[in-house]
Amino acid sequence: MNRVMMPMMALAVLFCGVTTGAPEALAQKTKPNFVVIFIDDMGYGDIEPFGSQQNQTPNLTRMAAEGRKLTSFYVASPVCTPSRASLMTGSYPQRVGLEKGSGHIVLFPGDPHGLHPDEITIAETLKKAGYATGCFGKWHLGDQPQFLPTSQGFDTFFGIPYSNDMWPPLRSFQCPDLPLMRDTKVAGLVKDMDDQADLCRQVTEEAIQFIRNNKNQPFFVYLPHVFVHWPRKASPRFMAEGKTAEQAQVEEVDWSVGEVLKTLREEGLASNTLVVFTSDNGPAGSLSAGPLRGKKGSAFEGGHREPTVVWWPGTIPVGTSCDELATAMDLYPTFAGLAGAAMPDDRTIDGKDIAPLLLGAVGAKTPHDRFFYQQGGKLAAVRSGDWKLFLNGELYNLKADLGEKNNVAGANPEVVKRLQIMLKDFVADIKANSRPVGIAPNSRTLVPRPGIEGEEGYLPTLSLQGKKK
Ligand SMILES: [Ca+2]
Repeated sequence: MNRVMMPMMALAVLFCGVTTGAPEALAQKTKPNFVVIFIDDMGYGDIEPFGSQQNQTPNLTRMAAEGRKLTSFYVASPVCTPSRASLMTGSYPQRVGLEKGSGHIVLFPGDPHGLHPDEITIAETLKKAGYATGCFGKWHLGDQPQFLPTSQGFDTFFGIPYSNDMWPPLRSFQCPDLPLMRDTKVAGLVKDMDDQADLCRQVTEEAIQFIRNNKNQPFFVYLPHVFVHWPRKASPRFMAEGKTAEQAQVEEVDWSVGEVLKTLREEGLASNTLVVFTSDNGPAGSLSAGPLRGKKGSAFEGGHREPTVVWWPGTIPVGTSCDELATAMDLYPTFAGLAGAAMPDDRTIDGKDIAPLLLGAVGAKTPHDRFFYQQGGKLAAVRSGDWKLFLNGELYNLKADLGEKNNVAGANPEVVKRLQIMLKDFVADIKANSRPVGIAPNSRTLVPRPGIEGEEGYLPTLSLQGKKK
């Protein structure tokens, strides 16, 4: 054997270790998989790694021990629809016209509004880079055909199109039955609380099957759980005596996390998969914001700051924590960077690449010199460094006063002035540079209201407000 042959044989051996034996497959293999587990309405203090003494979350405790906690990770809105719009587009909700729904703070069944089909979502960008993409859980970015996940970059969708409380028992609205969808079709109805209780198990199993089916190519799994949004009931084995529905749901979500990580280990994918666990907004009901002030809907920290854990064995330093400011909008450019995918360059993306923060680069600092909070679908506050200024003039130092108890505006007029300019700049920026919401003419609900015959049964829920049932 001559000297030229030796390296060639070594190369051949290398490529044989890859599924198809082709060099392209080797290149694909190096693209990391991404899994985003996005809980609904879970608070900063609801899981053990973030101090919960009430809920048992051993899988999240292990995930944090094997990964990294992000303790200043924010969503761009304290309610469902705008928060999800930001995750999908890497942009503030106002930027994409989804700071609220057409006639309510979030989208309703048959809503004419939705995420504009011209938006290039994180799923579309990853799909174009060769990723298999799946969405399992609650969408809430529009239920008309052009707004559904399969029209926004996902190869497949299994779950509900909007919140699980938007069903006939919600007495203040005339909602249709709650559809359970597979891709664009209604696959079943969530008829009662036992059906609700089964949703965590179902979406988890669908996500796991998708991972197994796509283990030989890069994949992006978006797992926006229906839990722990009201109305709450968990599977029977989690609804043990003495536990509240909130506790049982948090613990079932923890089970779901454990199942996903176990699957990644079993399939030999753990060292090539980045998993992010977080929530879409602050706590509702008796769920907990821990040390933070405010809850779901609020511009205080409790509404926006989420219990976030990232996990990528062998790449993310184990058992570490990062308090640098990061946001859900950053996941899009960060994933694109790690996947070698190009970001859209014809529009403003507010998110930044936070790979150095996620991967624990020594001395890495936040790329954001400002972050904007929302309340009631409107700009409400800005954070810059440790300072946070509300539109009403209240100023807090988050380093000294995480619970936002002491308004120190009077003692810091220069800081107030500097942050006021940031708030004004944001308003001007959005006014000059925002993109339209998607609008569907003649929108209708996916299934009819119970007992209503003909087209009248499909009228958009919000068009019936104030009308007699
Ligand atoms: Ca929510």
